[in-house]
Amino acid sequence: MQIDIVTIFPEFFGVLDVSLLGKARRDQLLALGVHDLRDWTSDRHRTVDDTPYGGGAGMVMKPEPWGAALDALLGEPAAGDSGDDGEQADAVVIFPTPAGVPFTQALARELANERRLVFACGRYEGIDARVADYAATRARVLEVSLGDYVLNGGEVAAMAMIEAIGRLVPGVVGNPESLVEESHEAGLLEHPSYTKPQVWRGLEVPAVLRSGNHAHVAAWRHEQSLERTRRVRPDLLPDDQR
Ligand code: 6GU
Repeated sequence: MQIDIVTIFPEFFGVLDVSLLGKARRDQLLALGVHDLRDWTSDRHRTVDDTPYGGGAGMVMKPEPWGAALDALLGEPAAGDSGDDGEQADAVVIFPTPAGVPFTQALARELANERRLVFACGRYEGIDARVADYAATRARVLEVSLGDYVLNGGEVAAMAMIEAIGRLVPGVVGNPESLVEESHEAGLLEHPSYTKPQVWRGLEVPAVLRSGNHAHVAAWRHEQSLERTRRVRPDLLPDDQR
């Protein structure tokens, strides 16, 4: 999978060199391109923002550098191509924004099947709305939110999404079975896990996990998942299971 990121803070993404995704890059399962939006400005001050039409606080990111960045990454529209004939670059362009659709494990799974993702990380009060409209004439576009709170920009959100998506790309996680029994895969939160020692600071590992009875273990884990989900995330359950 190829992932491109456009940002005014390319140094944020240094952490993608380490851990699981760093190894995936070295193993060439993931190709990551981090691009500085200011490379597509044309004035001496490398300006990326301006005051909002209609007034209000904060600044809005200008469309021109974003247009140039998207053209460079998606390919220029062909001469005479109005862009409205449905001809699309082979990529999904993702705008991280608290005003987007919720990012979920299901969306992560879907995006892990794409060949190419482009993350457009906005700052300030957002990006001129025409940029997403323009991008939609060139590629599939998603405005996606991590949750109901506000971050200063899309960078940290993009990083979280890239980690969630990247680990679902085949080969990135060494043992694919570890992806099956985790929180949100079955629509439930994960059961608690234990390792040795059997007693630690007076706290004992539940006996059923040491019973060797796989059916009992599976039933106990399911019950724990259900109990935990009811307690902390009843919204995940169908009405008749709450
Ligand atoms: Cl995707 N972006 C920003 N700026 N804030 C957020 C978010 C995204 N998701 C939750 N808060």
